[in-house]
Amino acid sequence: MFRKILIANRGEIAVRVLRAAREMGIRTVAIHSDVDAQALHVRFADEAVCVGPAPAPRSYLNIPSIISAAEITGADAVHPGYGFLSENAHFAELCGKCRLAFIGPTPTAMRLWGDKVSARAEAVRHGLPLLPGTGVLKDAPHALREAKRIGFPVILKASGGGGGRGMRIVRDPTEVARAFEAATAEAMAGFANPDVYLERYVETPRHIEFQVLADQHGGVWTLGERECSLQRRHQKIVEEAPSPAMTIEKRAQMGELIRKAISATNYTTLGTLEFLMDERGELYFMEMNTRVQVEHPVTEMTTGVDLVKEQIRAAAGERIDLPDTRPWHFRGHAVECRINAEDPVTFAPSPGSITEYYPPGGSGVRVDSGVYGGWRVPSHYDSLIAKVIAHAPTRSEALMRMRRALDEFIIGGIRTNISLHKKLLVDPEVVGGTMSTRTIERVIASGI
Ligand code: MV4
Repeated sequence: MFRKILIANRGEIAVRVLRAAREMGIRTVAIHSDVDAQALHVRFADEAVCVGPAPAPRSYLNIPSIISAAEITGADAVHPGYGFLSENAHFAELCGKCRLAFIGPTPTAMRLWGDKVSARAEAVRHGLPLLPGTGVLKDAPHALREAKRIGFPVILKASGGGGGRGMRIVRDPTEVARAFEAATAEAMAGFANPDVYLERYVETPRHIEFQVLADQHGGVWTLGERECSLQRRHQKIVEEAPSPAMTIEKRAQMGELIRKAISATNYTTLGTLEFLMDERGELYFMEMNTRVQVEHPVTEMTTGVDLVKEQIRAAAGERIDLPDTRPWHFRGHAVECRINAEDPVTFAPSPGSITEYYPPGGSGVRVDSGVYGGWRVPSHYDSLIAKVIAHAPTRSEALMRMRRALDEFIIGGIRTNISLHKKLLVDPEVVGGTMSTRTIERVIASGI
């Protein structure tokens, strides 16, 4: 097992990884920027190294500085968290060259799944369902031929994109050529990769994702799904497990399909397969995320598996040993609300000093947070300051518990989106479990 892990991240996920490492008897190194010198993750770590000034490219994305911090402190592994360098294959490769274990996929697996066209090819090769679509499009006439074959509407996506970046809906044959040129230029500018592809467009989808965990000894586990349809501008706001749109039979069937597919690849870490569910309830593979995700706690609460500890064990080459993880062993329902430091009306970030901070607690409530009262939330990073996770035997009890927890949460000095959460938690579509990716805009438009 590792002796010392450097956590190449900040905020709540850095704290989350620190906690796992400490419970495993592993020493911890935090990195931080100038403005994060007093951050919670710094205070919780055994050692801390300042890696640069506030702007992320000069600190949390500063590869030479981070690798130097690992060498100076004698760390033997690096945990990237999510965002920042977590899906940077070049960084993972450099860690390897510097004899630092990267807690995540191999650079090869990261490149394969990071490119959406190669991920689609890999998925279909191993039997996962895909929407009708294409590989890389050669030119505008090629795009038009394929769009006519698939049928309108279609969606153009950048192969180097992901998480909703670089997409364009095309409803009419006359729009294809222009959309193709624009998408290609945008993809080149945004991802240094001009490749785009087509898919049939689903108007009112749900976003449902499956958690997988694999070790270096051929073991692969699927740990059920998360419902992530409540998103605004591709930022998830509320997530839950299980999805109210799934049945236990479908969960077992999809779990087995995914387990077999991942077993057939050389995947050896934690991962999430993102699916889109269409209006008929059919699931289609979209993309794979090769990192720990923000919403991982809802899966932890319903499966009893500590995903970060298992991710660390897998990276250390240990054999993962879980009890029976077939879906009938999952327990209860978990909901997560992302608390952002932002204006509840304009959604503009609301950084500043936290004058008062009283997080909820009590039975079935977990708070993963990276802040404390008296600390100043910097303006340079994303606005997620805490996650509230409510776990209960049934979905309606979990929702009730979440309402109770949010009523207890006191955060003074900055604005937060707690009021939006309270509104979502009584919306008929949310309460009834019939939400789609369109729900949140409607709730916002109806006034907060
Ligand atoms: C789609 C789609 C409709 N049809 N693909 C956005 C994130 C990216 N991973 C996939 N996304 C979408 N892909 C087809 N063929 C609609 C979306 C989409 C979406 C998906 C999940 C959650 C929220 C979303 C909001 C807008 C669009």
